[in-house]
Amino acid sequence: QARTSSHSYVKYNDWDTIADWTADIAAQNPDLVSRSVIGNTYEGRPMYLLKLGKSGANKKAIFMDCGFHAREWISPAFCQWFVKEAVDTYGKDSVMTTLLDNLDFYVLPVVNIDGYVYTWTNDRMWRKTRSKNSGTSCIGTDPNRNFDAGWCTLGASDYACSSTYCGSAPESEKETKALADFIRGHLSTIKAYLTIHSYSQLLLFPYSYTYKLPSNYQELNSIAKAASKELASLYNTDYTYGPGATTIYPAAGGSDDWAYDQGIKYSFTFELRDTGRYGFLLPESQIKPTCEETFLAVKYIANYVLEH
Ligand code: ING
Ligand code: ZN
Repeated sequence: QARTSSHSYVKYNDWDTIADWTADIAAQNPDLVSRSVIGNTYEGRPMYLLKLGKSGANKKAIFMDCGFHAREWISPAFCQWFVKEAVDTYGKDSVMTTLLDNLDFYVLPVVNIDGYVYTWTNDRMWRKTRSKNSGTSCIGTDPNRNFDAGWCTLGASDYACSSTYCGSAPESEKETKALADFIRGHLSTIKAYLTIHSYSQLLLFPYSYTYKLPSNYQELNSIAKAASKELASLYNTDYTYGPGATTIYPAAGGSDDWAYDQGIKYSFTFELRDTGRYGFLLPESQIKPTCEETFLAVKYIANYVLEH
């Protein structure tokens, strides 16, 4: 596959460049990174998953995905940054060394690859997948309304032309099905689920499909508070945290609620920078600071999970 442009951690990379990068980072770090394919998208693109960590028996795992929504470009940029930073600080930073020695990170750099490609080629503000819907010319399903968590009951639309269309059924999308199948297949090891969106500077946890609080609400709230403090320690970026339904808006079918109800008790949605000045069009000059500060929060959560 021809390389269209060279990879950079401080630029937004197109899909072909990200796909090549997943192969390169695994080839360059064979003792720390391996690549697999968890499925194919609607348009047939392989969904690459990176596994980070030193090999070892009975390791806990953390699953993190980026690029649910096509236009949220800072999200895939963060997953790439996270992998780079983890690999580069292994053996140098004592916390990261302990993390990679004792747990595995599964990183899915782009979930909605077809949508991401479409934002590069046709419509920068596209959000949904690119699947065809029957009986209409409107395209796509909102992948974060497509999970089996109060599916389509609240804050989602059953109208295919809506940007929050929940799909014809839970996991109707090949991308959400592949993700859910992978997590269901690794439930005994996955202890935390992190999903990276933008924008609004929020750290959300369940629930979004109901106003009911999760059973470990106090614990999730204190983790979110501490992680937000870590994040702010670098550039003073202010994050709000809390259950999705009351902190952003009620919305059913989200992946964090679904993962939580599968028994993954540490489940968070990040909404990265900014608060609306640039919104989805976050300038490339903000990739580095955004990723650096977010890395601290993710590292904090990972370390908490390892120790609990
Ligand atoms: N926000 C999320 C969305 O899918 C969200 C908010 C989080 C909803 C968790 C449901 C569950 O609407 C963005 N920016 O996509
Ligand atoms: Zn989003």
